[in-house]
Amino acid sequence: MSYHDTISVILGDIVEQEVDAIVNAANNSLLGGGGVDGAIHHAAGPELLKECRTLGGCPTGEAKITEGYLLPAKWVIHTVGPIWNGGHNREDELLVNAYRNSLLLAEEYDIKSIAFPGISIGAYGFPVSRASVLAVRTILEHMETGGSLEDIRLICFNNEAYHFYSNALELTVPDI
Ligand code: AR6
Repeated sequence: MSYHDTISVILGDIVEQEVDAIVNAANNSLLGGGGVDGAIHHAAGPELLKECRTLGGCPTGEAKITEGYLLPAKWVIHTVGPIWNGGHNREDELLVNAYRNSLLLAEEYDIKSIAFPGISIGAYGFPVSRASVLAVRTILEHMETGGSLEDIRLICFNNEAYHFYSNALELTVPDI
């Protein structure tokens, strides 16, 4: 089965996405930061940080869920990608885990539509060409093994990211 109707690559701002859940590329503290994390906290309002304080942080590669507060999205799934450190420190595995555990948590909450940012490709320095392939591959694997999400969006904040994630999707889904 092909999932080209389910997965899309979009140039845009994740906080504006009208989906059941958006994914936050957070850090281990889950207490906010810059980049997409800062944008999500800013748009969701201070109640988000209040709930995050109750979660006790999040290990790299795992995921936790909160409400979306002032966001159009009902939920925020907070995950933590790896910091790129040359590629020999389990970076690939940890990035795959971040996508996989976010998808599994979404399924647990019966979420049908979800938007991901480019986890780890900003401040954490993961090469975007490699991260895009791992992201697409992990999402496809999830769908092929029984995932029931209906709308999975990869949100790219600039043209460079858009270029790489669209290429990854085209190459991995030949009949797009
Ligand atoms: N919508 C979509 N994508 C965005 C947005 C947005 N509003 N804002 C930024 N991006 P980064 P990381 C893109 O650094 O590499 C935080 O401080 C951005 O252009 O946000 O996983 C956390 O607290 C880039 O392509 O996340 C951590 O400390 C991508 O999102 C650390 O950064 C990810 O960049 C996590 O670093």
